[in-house]
Amino acid sequence: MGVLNVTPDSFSDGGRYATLDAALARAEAMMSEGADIIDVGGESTRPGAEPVPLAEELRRAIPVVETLAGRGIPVSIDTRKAEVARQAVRAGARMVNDVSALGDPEMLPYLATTEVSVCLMHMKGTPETMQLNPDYADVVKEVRAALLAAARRAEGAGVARKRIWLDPGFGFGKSVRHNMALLAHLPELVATGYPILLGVSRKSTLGGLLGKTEPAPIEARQPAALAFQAVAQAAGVRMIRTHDVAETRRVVELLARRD
Ligand code: HH2
Repeated sequence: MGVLNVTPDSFSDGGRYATLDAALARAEAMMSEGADIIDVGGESTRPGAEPVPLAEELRRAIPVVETLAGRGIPVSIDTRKAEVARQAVRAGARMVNDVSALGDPEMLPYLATTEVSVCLMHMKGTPETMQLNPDYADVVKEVRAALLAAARRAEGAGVARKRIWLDPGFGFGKSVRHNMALLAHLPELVATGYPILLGVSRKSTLGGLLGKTEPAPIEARQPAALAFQAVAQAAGVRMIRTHDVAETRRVVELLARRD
């Protein structure tokens, strides 16, 4: 899954794909590097980010979804808002990637009327405050239970099980220790039977682990992302959300070789 943030403030690619032409060129480049789907996001959910008003998120995301889908590019919409999901699916999106796992009360009733895939991601708190002091008794158990509860809610409302993906939400209300525990225990999430999606690309936990006195800069984090990807793939994770599609695809293929 290639990341395409059409925001001014995303933590690693904010402001780079603000025009339709730039967004389309980036999506086409990621497809040629081996992406299976492009995740279009009009709201940054980085730690400390403030919510984006509906009209602004629609203005940023929908024309891009429409343009990509019109070119036959598979699109996922990264949104917490049911109305954005609705308009994106109408414009051709095939997946709704909801980092709030059905936080908008309108989201589930809407999704039940569609046939698209749904990614339910775990987040503790909201982007504004989630990294202030994340705390769990047992992060692996809590994340697994919350995701299963969200999946069952979705199924209860009529979303077919085969449409549901789960994501532990690396970095969303989690310390480095929490993220590492989730990475080590991915097989427990895979054992739920739902396909698992993981996004580690460029995230600050990688910077913290790689840095000596201060966090490693974004452009130095890729080796750690690829290492974590290999762990995730070995555990059975089915989709990797990444800004660096060519390298990610290379690791996918490397680990699939049997000769
Ligand atoms: N991470 C981000 C955004 N959406 N969706 C899923 N399913 N999993 C993730 O790990 C995930 C996600 C954050 O990364 P990015 O989109 O690069 O940054 P920003 O939120 O600043 O736009």
